Amino acid sequence: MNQESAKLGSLFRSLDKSGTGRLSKQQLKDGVKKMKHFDLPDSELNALFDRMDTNKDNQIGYTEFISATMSKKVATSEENLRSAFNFFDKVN
Ligand SMILES: [Ca+2]
Repeated sequence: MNQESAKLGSLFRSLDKSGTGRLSKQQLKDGVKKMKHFDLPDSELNALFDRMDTNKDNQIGYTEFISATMSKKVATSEENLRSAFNFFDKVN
């Protein structure tokens, strides 16, 4: 595991308040909303969630989270979210 995915792993655990190893849409939204100076509308978050949820079980598993955030084919909003995650990681 490289340093970046280790950081993403700790971010994932901080978003996963219930410790289930999966993020619900609400947990993702709550996490993003805590990021100051970062504002993504609900419609963007819903679209992002759907793209991350590759097996369509309405939860983002750890591997889905990592592969979505590490993907080279990330859309603009995902790049933004990733920067926000980096920011969030620093303040935590
Ligand atoms: Ca899923």
